[in-house]
Amino acid sequence: MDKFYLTTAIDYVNGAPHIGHAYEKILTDVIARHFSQRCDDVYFLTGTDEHGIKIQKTAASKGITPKELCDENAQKFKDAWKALDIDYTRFIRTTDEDHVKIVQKIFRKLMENGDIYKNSYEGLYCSGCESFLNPKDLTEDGLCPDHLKKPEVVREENYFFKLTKYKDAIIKHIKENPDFIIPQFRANEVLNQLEDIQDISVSRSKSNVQWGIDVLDDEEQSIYVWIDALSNYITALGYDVETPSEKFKKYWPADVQVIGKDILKFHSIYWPAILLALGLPLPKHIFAHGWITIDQAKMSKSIGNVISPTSVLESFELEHPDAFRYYMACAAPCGKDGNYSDDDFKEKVNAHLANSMGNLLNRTLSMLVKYFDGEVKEEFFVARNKELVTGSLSLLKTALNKIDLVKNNFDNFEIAEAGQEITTLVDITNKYVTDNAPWTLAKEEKMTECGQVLTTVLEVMCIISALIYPFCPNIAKDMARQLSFDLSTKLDDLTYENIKTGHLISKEEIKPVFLRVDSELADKSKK
Ligand code: ME8
Repeated sequence: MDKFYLTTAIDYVNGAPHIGHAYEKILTDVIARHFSQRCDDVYFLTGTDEHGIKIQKTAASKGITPKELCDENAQKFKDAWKALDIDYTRFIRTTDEDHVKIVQKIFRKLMENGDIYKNSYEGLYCSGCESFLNPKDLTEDGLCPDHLKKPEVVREENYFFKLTKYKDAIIKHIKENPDFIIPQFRANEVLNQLEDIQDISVSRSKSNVQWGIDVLDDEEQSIYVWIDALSNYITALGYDVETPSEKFKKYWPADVQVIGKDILKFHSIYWPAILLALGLPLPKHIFAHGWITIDQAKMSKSIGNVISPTSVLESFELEHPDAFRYYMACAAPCGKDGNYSDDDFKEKVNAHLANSMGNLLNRTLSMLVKYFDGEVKEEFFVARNKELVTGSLSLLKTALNKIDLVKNNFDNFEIAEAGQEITTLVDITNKYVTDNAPWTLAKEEKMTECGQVLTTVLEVMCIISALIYPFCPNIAKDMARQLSFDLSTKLDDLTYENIKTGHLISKEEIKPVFLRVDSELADKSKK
């Protein structure tokens, strides 16, 4: 694997980020960090989607310009991602000059090739979706099913993209590449939608929408948001219709594009059609995650249950975002919906990160100090010597085997499932300690056996720190520091022996890697 290019959806900036936006960025950051442990060159793109009628209306209602609204809110997204340790390579804004220029050229090229034509049109437009809706998809009351708002009747002369021309090619691609759409159960939905697709409007009249990218050669029209927004995945790399940049040649096609299930149609039908029209290869995978509910309810401004990701960090007084990252990344099996609740958050992170994983490292290092003055002796290593304690070698084998299982999960974008494999490894290791009771071995003066148990656990802890790193980078670094383990080791270079012989740690250097979160804090902040 010589490069790994991954993208998120770009968020609308008509409000501040919420926990659903955070879910997607965390999932993608976890994937990016995992692949950085397998490949030296990972490019992670995220950003904000800033044009369209929705932004225009929100800005007008606040008495500010659309650009002022975008600047203010784009900054909130950047701040939130910083607080969550989202380590992106580029944050693209669709108002960025380089993006705007290339989108105009893309539009012109599609016109020149005959893929875009002008037509008058009457349709039902939902500004929540920034999309025309098919009347058959409305609710019984004539509302948009996602936004529960009545769409506007729009009569305009617009440019249209010949989506129908690419229908057969897209159907063929989906059928021939069963892992193009992940999870695979969503592919059938897309194939059904493809059955009755029509050409799509790709511009809006400037008399209605002023906040958009101008169509070159036609001052009456601005480019409709989806063609603008979707193009970000290539404009960010410096795609240019004439001479693609070196960066573009290196990173495109994307290895995975992470999006929410609500915008799968745009990514698995519209986007491939645009790419085919431009003569470009399609992304390897489109990964559609599910949605996050709050206490099992859909998040909505009218219910008043919208949670900002940073408010969770603040209400639990978390010193870093790892617990929140871990919880969110593990919130749902691949592609399924997940839920956030304060109680469940507290229970899971206390159980998994503090009690099981953190405590295991802390206890083991404390025993190493107590019985051996913090020293790991040559004769403790089971892989170099005889197995003195039954189960030591098999535990190490299980740990190394977990690396393959976790890699396999990530190859299928099963992030929560990978988290589950790590939790299981921690549980198996805890059981090994309980079964072999190193404190009893010490009492019986079986010191080499006792040392073997502790050293074997510390070896496994190195592997656990590497596996948990994408989810919990701060905790992993803290674990690795106490183990004198080099966390930049690639997953394939991990062995049975990651711990060095000799003095490892002194009493003063041992520190719990994760302190239990306190429920009272969140209750207090709610009140
Ligand atoms: O759709 N749970 O922007 P957006 C999980 N600008 N994910 C959620 C969510 C929730 N409750 N709410 C939103 C747009 N998302 C377009 C994308 S891409 C070229 C243009 C996810 O701000 C949603 O599924 O409405 C989407 O992937 C992302 O957040 C941005 O949503």
